[in-house]
Amino acid sequence: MIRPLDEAARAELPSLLPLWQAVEGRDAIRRRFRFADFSAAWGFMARIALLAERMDHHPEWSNVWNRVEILLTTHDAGGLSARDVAMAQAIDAIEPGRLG
Ligand code: H2B
Repeated sequence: MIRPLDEAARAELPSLLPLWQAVEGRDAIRRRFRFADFSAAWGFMARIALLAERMDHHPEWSNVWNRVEILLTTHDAGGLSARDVAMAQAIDAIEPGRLG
């Protein structure tokens, strides 16, 4: 059973994952993405799907045409865990977005 993040690890989240936001009412983080079109969004999702299988960690996500929303939490931990941080960092490496 994986443990939820402790207070010290949570304090690091804003600097570690500046493009991810806390989700109100859940122990989870979320990032929204916008692409040129559906094809680009789906290509991104295909890469995330392969990553999720490799890491055995699966997002809650949705897609509307060129938009993708990804929510990460660890069901086995009942909240945010180190697996979510690792997954978010791997996603950021695929789609860095604008930092700062
Ligand atoms: N994904 C997420 N987000 N949380 C989990 O607790 C989780 C998962 N557990 N993917 C994994 C699969 C587990 O169910 C399997 C059996 O390893």
